[in-house]
Amino acid sequence: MKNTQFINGFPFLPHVQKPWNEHESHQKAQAMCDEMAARRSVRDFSTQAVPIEIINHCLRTACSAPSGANKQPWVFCVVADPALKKQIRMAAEREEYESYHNRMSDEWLHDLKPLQTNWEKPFLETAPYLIVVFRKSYELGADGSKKINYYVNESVGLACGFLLAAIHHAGLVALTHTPSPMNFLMRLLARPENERPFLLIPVGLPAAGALVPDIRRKAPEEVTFYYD
Ligand code: IYR
Repeated sequence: MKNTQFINGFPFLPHVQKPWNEHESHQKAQAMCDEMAARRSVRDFSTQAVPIEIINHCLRTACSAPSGANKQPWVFCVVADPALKKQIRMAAEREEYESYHNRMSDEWLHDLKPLQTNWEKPFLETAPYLIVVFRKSYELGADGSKKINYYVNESVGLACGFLLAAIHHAGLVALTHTPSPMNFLMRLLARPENERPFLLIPVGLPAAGALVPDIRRKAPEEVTFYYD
């Protein structure tokens, strides 16, 4: 039974709050911190299949993210078709080859050295799914009318954060990939003019023996300032 109340004619519901237990709260905060600390961006994927239902649950989590004026200005395209993945890989590698050879600054190339990335992107074919996230700066009505969205980058970034956390929680791995420029994704996925590519996220399981760079994360003390 919904307990709807109206404020200036708009429907509101009582917020559902589980009883709060301080000890349990400590434990859950710590457990999530440990779990998320083990998340890594993976570039070496297994071809092992993953049921689409798991991906769909992760996407539902992503869709629960907050967004400007609750406009939910995101679109997720889930690509599993090998032929389409190959096309995406070929187009991405064409752009990445150009970037690594002619577009990225020396400083940028230097900063990427510890990751040992290059223009070759085999994971775009080996990962069982490529989730291509689009941002909608406006909604397009069937009659061609436009309705503006707000804080689109923040909103879609939050949804992607939720998605990456859900993927990790489900025991899968992902990569936040940004082949640049990404316009080819609009063409290959036949997206409408109000959608722009935001992130390309390969999802699956790591290849046997997959390595990740030995990087360190900043300590919270380095990035947190308390004002009591
Ligand atoms: N898009 C390129 C380069 C790249 C850029 C950043 I910033 C990274 O953190 C990693 C890679 C690529 O995917 O290789």
